[in-house]
Amino acid sequence: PQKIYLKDYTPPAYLVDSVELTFKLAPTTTRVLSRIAFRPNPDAQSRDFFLHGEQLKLISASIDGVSITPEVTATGLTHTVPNAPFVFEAEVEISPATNTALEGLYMSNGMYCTQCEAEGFRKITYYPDRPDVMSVFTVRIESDLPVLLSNGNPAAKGDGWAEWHDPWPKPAYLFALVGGDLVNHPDRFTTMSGKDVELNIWVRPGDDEQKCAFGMEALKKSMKWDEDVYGREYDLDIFNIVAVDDFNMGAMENKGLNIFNSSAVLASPETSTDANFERIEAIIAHEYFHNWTGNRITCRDWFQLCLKEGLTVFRDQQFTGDMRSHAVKRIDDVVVLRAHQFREDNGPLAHPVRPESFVEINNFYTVTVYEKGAEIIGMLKRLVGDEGYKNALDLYFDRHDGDAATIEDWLQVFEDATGRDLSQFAKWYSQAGTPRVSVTDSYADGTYSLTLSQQTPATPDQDKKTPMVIPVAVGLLNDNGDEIVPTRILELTEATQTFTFDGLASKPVPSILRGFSAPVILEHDQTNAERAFLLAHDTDPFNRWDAGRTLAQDVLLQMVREDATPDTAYLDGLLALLRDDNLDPAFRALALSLPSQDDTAQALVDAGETPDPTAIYRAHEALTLHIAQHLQDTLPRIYADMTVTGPYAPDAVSAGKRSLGNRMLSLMSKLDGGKQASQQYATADNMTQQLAALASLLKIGKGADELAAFEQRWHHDRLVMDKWFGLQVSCAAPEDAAKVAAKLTEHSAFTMKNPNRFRAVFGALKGNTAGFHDPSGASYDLLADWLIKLDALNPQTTARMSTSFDTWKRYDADRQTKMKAALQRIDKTPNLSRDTTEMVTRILG
Ligand code: HT7
Ligand code: ZN
Repeated sequence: PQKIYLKDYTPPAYLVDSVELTFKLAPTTTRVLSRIAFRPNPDAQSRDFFLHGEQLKLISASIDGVSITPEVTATGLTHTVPNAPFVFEAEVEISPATNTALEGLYMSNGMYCTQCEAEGFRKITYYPDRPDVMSVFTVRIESDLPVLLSNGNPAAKGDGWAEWHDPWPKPAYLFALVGGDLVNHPDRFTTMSGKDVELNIWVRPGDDEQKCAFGMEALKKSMKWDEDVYGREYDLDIFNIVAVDDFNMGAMENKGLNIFNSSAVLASPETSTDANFERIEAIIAHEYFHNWTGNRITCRDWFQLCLKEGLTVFRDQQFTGDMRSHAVKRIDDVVVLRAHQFREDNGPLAHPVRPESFVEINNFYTVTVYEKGAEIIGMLKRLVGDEGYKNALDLYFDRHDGDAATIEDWLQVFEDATGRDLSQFAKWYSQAGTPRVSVTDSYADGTYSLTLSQQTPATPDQDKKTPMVIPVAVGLLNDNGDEIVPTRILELTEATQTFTFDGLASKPVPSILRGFSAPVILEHDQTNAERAFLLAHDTDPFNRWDAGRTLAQDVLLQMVREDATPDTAYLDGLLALLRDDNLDPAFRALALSLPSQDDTAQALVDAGETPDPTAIYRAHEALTLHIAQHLQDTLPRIYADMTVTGPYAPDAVSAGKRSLGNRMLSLMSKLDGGKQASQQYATADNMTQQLAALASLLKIGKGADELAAFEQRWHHDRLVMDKWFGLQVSCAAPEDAAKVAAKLTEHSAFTMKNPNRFRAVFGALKGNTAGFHDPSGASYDLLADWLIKLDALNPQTTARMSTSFDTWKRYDADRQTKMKAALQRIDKTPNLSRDTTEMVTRILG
């Protein structure tokens, strides 16, 4: 397959002044008529006319009204064109009903919908499908379906047709169309300049329209927040959101017509957990924020993807922090970053935040581009300060509105707004891998010296790394736990640097990398007593939590290595923290969670050892039991204290209480045989409480009756049934996980055509670390079997799910052989998609 390189970028040969599209919708014979006004690009290096197009049946084409017979290949068409502005017209036929890849125009439960990012528009019609070609779209949809939507503002409608006009030039990847028998949840928003905007969330009639109320509130909060914090106002008369069941990702920010995976928008207390509510709020915000960071200012090419995604993730993280708790949000984000991005950075799929080449761009919608991309924005803000950040963002919007921009443009704005030289900082975009920052310190004559060293390990295609600019936030405490030096940002720019703090009466206890000020691995040899001290006293909530996590990881490593009993400093620390009623329950719940088994495996790899997932599982189970026993007397009291009275509300305070209460429940179940959990299951009036009780039961090998009752009650609700599928796999004992997953694939409600259902089972299998790596290799074989089947239908989701194998080189020879065999079997499948071929090839290395 052909690799595309960032260095080969050339401007488009032709620009598009306007596009008119007519859709005559029919399940297997949709006709798309296009009328595209082209003009030669004065900045182009060539005059070759090429339009992307895939899986299209060309019916007719013309230039300036004269019929032509273009040269058509599997990827597009070419023809000679005038050396002056001209109009290209074409009619093509496509088949949405048989489009199982869910890219381009497809059907989901009788509804027509589109997904064009990154390169789906070329499956709709012939077009220069690249983000630096921006144009004004007018769309006419002809169909008997009652609701016909596209981007921009409604222009006109009649019986069996509707027309839309989007005044804002956009690239083709932001095009969208929806047609269906839909019902809406309407609302309105008045913008900061007094403009009235119509808001709608559209769902299928079977989906309770009340399940849109929470999403609608989230949308209005997002609109207000973007005005208040970034000064960004909405720019159309209408904003539509449509919920779709079959969707490859979470949601899509099409201009004025966001399309959402129904799991990312529909919510009710009975069917959604607190985590679901929080995720929905964040995704609605994320897609809305793209209206400025992504749509008004888009990317020049797909190598610049982090320009819109990193910044928009950063903005949605800020939003969630403002709506809920900054401390808890930061911890949540770092848990995700470490679990997924560090894993990616450490394995065969490592790539820079701005990659230099790709075969299939869909494979680069990664945690590195998104989450590490967001961390880079956070570091920039830390380095230039809040004022500098605000000035830079104002300049960015002023200077680049309407542009398809690059990372260079982005950094230039910061340089111009703040006067700072960012040439070294720019390496964060080009250098892959997670830097390791090691720490040594000394104290003499009132001066405390902190020596920081940085080193980034080799990654595929990048052997040698050079020092980066790393903002390290540091505070100092005295022996009483008082903060004697408040947080200060140390800028680590050399391989090794020493920073001094004068006028100190005694050697302080350092609190380093506060707030997780940079996406690095901190190597700091501290004693367990020092960590327990920080767990008890650090004023920085992130580092307080992280001290507990490091302690837990250390305890786990000892338990894996030598079957040790846990350090009481850790257990006592947890008990003190749990009993501290001044602490936010959500924070306490996080502090009581152990690092994931996958994290422990990586920690062993970092220590030069080969992880045994079964031993890690046992250590986790044993430590959980020790914690339950150590906290035994306090668990019921806190469980009772965390009772939330009154009708369910998904706010952060109530959710935090339920989170801590359910942590108690899970620990109590280890001791009471599930008595309390059964009771909670029986009396729960919301999904958070119901699901947590069921999980507690399944984890101790009980809950068969509840599981059956759950299915009986919820079999009609797709999103709830996804939970039912997933929970059984994630809670299965390691030796049973593959069997449980295999059995579920035989269930009448299992379908691989629905990505949510496929992910429910196989995402959970990957997440059950010991189950996935069971020595029998049964999970590897099962996943490979299903990925091979899925690839023929949906390459994008298959390729994404193949990353479950990306840690194969970590493990013992036997597991390696089995995983490699599974990967090779996928690789050898006849007609394997380009998406999956690229991933499997990279994973095999
Ligand atoms: N910008 C979108 C990324 C995306 C996507 C979404 C749904 C289906 C397929 C997709 N391919 C790429 C989503 C976002 O980051 O907001
Ligand atoms: Zn995004």
